[in-house]
Amino acid sequence: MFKVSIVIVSDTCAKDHSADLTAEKVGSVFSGYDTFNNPSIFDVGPTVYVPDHKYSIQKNVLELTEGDSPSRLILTCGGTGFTTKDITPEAISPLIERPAPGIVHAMLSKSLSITSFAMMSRPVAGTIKSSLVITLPGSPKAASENLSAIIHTMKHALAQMD
Ligand code: MTE
Ligand code: CU1
Repeated sequence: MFKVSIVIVSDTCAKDHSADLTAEKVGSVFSGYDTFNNPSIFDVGPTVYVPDHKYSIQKNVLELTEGDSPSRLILTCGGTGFTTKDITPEAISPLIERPAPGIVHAMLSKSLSITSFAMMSRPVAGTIKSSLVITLPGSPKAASENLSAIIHTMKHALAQMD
C-alpha cells in the first residue's frame, strides 16, 4: 500500500481543525477509487495542519518525506491562489528535485473544463526523495476535482518511484 498524507494549508484550519472540510472530501476520493481496487492501494494517514507560512509548510512536508516510512504521496490543499497569503507553490517549488509538469497540466486541463476559475490556481508537482508532492487548491470541490483528474495514474507513478 502507498502511504498518503493530506496537508491542509490554512491559518484558519491550523487554529481550528474542525473548520476543515477538505481533508474528508479528499479522503473520500481515495476511498471511492479504492473501492474498485482489490486490494486497496492507498493508506491515507492522519491529516497534517499547517498555517500559511512558508517555513511551516516546508518543514512539515519535508518531515513527511523522511524516516522509515515516508509518505509516498503528499497532497497539500490550499494556498495556491493569488491572495498575498497564498504561498504554497513558492514553499514547495524549491524543495522539488524532479518537477512533474504533466501532472500540473492534467489537473489544470481537467479543471478548466469544469470552471474557468481553475486558472486561479498555480499548482506545482514533483518528487522529493521517494515522495510525490502535489499542491491542490483548498476548497473541498476544487481539491477533489483536481485529485480526481490524476488519481488513476498514481499507482503507476508511485510504483515507478519504488
Ligand atoms: N479547480 C477546480 N477543479 N474547481 C474549482 O472550483 N476553484 C478555483 C481554483 N481551482 C476551482 C479550481 C479557485 S476559485 C481558486 S481561487 C483557486 O483554485 C485557488 O484556490 P486556493 O487559493 O484555495 O488554493
Ligand atoms: Cu477562487
